[in-house]
Amino acid sequence: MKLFSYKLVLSIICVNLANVVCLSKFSLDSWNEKVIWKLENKNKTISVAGSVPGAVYSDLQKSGTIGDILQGFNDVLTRWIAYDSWTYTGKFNVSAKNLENAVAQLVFEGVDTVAYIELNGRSIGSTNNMFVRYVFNVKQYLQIGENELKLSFESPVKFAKTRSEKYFTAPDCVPDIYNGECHANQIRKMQASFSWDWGPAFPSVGIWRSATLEFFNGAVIRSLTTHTEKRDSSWFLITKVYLQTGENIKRIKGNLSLYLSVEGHQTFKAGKYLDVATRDDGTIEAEIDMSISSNLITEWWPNGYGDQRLYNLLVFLTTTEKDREISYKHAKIGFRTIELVEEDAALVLGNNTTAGHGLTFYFKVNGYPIFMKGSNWIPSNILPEIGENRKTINNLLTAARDAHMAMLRVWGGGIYESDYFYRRCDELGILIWQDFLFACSMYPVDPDFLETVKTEIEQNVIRLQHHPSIAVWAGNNENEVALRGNWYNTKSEFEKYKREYITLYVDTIKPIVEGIDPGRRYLVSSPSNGHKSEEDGYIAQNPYDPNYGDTHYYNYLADSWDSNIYPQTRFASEYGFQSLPSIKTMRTATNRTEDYYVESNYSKHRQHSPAGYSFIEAQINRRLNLDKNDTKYFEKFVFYSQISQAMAIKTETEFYRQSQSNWYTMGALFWQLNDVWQAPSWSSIEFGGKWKMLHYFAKTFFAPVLISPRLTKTGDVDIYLINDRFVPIIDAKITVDVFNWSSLAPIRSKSYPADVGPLNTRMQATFTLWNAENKDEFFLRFFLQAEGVPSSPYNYLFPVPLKNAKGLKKPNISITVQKRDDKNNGVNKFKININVDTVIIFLWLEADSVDGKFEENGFVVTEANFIVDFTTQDAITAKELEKSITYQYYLQ
Ligand code: BMA
Repeated sequence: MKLFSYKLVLSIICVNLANVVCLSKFSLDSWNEKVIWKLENKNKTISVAGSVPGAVYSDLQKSGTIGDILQGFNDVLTRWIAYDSWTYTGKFNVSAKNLENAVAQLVFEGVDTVAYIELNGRSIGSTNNMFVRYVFNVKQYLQIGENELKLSFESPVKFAKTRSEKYFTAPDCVPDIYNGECHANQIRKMQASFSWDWGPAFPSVGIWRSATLEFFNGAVIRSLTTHTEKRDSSWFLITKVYLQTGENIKRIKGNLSLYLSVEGHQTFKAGKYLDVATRDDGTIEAEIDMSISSNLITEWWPNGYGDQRLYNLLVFLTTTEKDREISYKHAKIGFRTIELVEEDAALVLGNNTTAGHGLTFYFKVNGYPIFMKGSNWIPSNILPEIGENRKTINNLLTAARDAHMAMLRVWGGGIYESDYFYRRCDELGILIWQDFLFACSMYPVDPDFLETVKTEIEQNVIRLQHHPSIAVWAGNNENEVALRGNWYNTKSEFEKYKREYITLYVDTIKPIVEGIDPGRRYLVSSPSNGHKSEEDGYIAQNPYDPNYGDTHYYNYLADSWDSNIYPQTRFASEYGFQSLPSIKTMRTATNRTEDYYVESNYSKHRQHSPAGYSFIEAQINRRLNLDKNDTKYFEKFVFYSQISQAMAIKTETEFYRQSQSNWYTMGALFWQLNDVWQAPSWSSIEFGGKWKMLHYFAKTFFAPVLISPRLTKTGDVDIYLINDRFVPIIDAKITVDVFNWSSLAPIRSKSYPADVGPLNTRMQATFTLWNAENKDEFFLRFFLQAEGVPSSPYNYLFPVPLKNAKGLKKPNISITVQKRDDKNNGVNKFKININVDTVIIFLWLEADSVDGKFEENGFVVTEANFIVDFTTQDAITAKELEKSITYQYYLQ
């Protein structure tokens, strides 16, 4: 039996087999027409239709009570919403048959955040953590016929403030420039919903994930975890099943059976009879083990290293009480080993070098050391209920895949993402560095807070554990370094804060994570020195120590296109530069022409990073020539900010990839992949999905095989060959072509023999800039020819800042478009032919009226004719596309 259509199979079993009933579930989500939800404010002056999943800002938007929250200054103009108290009331019917069941449980997968819950006028409990699943036993509160469920939400801003009066912990508030709210650390809610340096504050309330009523006599399977271990020629699989029944039942009896599909259409089956006592809350776990010959399993690999083979795992619980009820859970699991290797660096690098001091920090997947290429993920929407949108998640994750990323870090100020998110990561081969949700703050440790954190960690580790994509857990974002660096004026109470830090991340969170998931490393913080931080009592003297663990590095003052400014690291888990979103994306936030100035109130309002624009401007001015009096100054500022960001991250990323050879750097995750609104930020993809130049560049600078030049301090060019493949590159040839700025033919070429081992980087040769005086007259292009390497992109090096380049000419460009025949999945493909008469730097194509994507962009053009593909789902003709194409490029 093929298990992929498991839902269909189950519904057939549930409907047709005598004496078998599937657990009866009644969805309280708004798609179910039998439930009516209403949303009201405190004094009932607002009463509109409510949604589940949903929340207050999206419901008020839907009802027309407020406009688009991301327009203009609407973030602050709608802030009153976060200060009011809101009520969601749902009405639905329950039948006599439903109530014949011994247990009725009301399950909320996510309530944001502080709510008091009543059913038919009687209190059934409360919530205080949006990351927790709440289960209430409600049989005694339900009635035949109409029922009313009411969730009264407290203002999260007021709640956080009140708690901070009792349990204050630093910081006092976010910087004024964030237009944010204070004390997010007091409430277990998406920390960025109180504002961030890339995002607005929308401190929402609502039932942000699904709600269900479940009726049963036996028990339900809530979750499962899977532990896979390779032993000789077998894979050993331990499946732990998390069961729950009503508090009044005390025992679970029934058959637990497990089906695992493996290679060759085979299905493994295992099972056991259960008769177990539950805890007071009705929960208990059961385990089923099996061993599978490894020739029936294909290993799961990260993107770029192999396939992402996944196998269906289906677990049934058939209770023997009454009707032989069935509860089931399905997961797709992968088999792979992963290890974070922290061993004496001298063993790998020799102890004569600075690099040989300290510990390595790299991931081994299926036994192979893999350099982690990727980025950092922030929530895909500032409203968490919309952040579950599959199309947006899928677009972002496939964009990461297309740029050769193998790892994303789900950053600690966001959310534990949806099941869909992690499933797509499994399918696309994107490993996840999962932070726990504590970021840029000290946190309270009073008993209530710790209690809810325990439940949160336990539930989320159990929910996510079976995903092969999860690579590592980290306790928080930047809280170790914030305490050590006195970011929030905590110095005078350092010992107290240190004790609290240890209470939360070491004494509370660590044992829970390691207990549920012994197979993965728990890092206490990011960045940290890994084992060394632990040895040093968890707050290292220098959490940025380049010889240990991971680092975050930001420097907006030095020349970001110069490799020599970047410090070495074992693993760069954050680094970035800001740019502005395109005019197209900005238009979705404002149409007022007066907003399109760097100094406009609108522009200031959207920039949350202190001195953000002046850093962008300073970076642009170091390398490019932008005239303040240019009539198109703002458009050019936007465009140049994207060039500057793309080149900076290219330089820094290649520096890290090069450093695999001499410094054993093993990861480069730039900050940040995505955006939550139309504003300047560090993202490579704009809000709405448009790729910045950086994301196009990432496709190249993360290429599996890359020649990468480094202009050294002495002015020479070291040429590296980077090889992310399992096979070596031998007998290859690197060609360096020297171009002057106005000729499409190289004025000189030089070749070097090249070779490099598998999964490795090696410096190949040094090119001497032969005539130091006229360095401003030329640039270099690098090209690899190697058997078995079908594509390795060109790379370029500009010896002087482009503003000093001599000879760049205004080009003549002609563009024609033809339709490609191969149409699949409703996607139209076009071939764009580009003809030019001179060198062009950063040719940037746009087709703003069409919703589509160029295959490549931001070209350094050294060929007279070239082709780029364009894909769109819009039904347009080649001529229409041709007309809509506009372009920009850099010219002094
Ligand atoms: C780091 C991140 C984020 C922040 C980014 C840019 O601190 O962890 O908190 O948005 O840098 O400042």
